[in-house]
Amino acid sequence: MASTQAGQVAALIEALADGTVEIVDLTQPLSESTPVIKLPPPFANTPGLSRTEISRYDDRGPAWAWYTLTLGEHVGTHLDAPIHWVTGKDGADVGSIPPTALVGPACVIDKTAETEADPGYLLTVDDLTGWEADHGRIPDGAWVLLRTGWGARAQDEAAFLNVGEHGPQTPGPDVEASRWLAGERAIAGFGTETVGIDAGAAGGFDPPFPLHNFLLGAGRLGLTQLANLERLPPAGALLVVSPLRLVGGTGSPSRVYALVQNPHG
Ligand code: 23J
Ligand code: MN
Repeated sequence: MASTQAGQVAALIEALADGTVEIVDLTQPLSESTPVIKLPPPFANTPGLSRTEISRYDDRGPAWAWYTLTLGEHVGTHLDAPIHWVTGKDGADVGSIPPTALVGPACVIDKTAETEADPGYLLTVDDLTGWEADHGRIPDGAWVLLRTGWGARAQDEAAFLNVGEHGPQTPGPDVEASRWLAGERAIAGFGTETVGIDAGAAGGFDPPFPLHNFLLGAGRLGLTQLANLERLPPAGALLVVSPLRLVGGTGSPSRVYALVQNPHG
């Protein structure tokens, strides 16, 4: 068999080897201290990550270490499947999502300055159509990623959840932008740096949690707690999302990568 082959995958392998294409890890580290969403009473909450030892090079297993994990499906950098929300209950579970939806172009909308000025910044339809005026129509199968700088807070639960006297203040789409994302473009999903795809104040919107409601109801996906979005161009990166293939699962912690053309290569 020939050691090299012409073709697109061969070209990508070569570009990765010579550094003209880079892999950016968009995943936050997952540990016992990873922040989790805290819903108000009377709603039930998710556990974060905890681990117990099965063995650690000891009597229980002299040459090996391993752990049992306890964690919610919606902890850390994770995917929301359509069946996570009641509007998507007849849609896909996380194990049924086709891989074609998990690999696609990334459209990165930078609202870092707006979020610095207002941590509860609400993304609008004008923001989305403004991005399209600069970078072209959001392609079918794309992932729309909201870049806010919020990932810098991801190791500090109080700063990350940012709960004040008026409840959580974190950025996310307003009601009309949520409707637009679900209905006006054939996106694969929407990703964000915050704890959930909806804005912190979205529990009080009409409908509550409009992006969960419309997006998951339309069979699209959510992606949260992303890292390193500042390393992506506004357009041109390829997103790769790798959730566990949990049968019947409503979501899954996920490793998320972007392939990016090296600006210096
Ligand atoms: C349940 C209820 C509301 C929200 C969430 C879960 C999430 O953030 C999630 O991880 O889907 S906002
Ligand atoms: Mn979730």
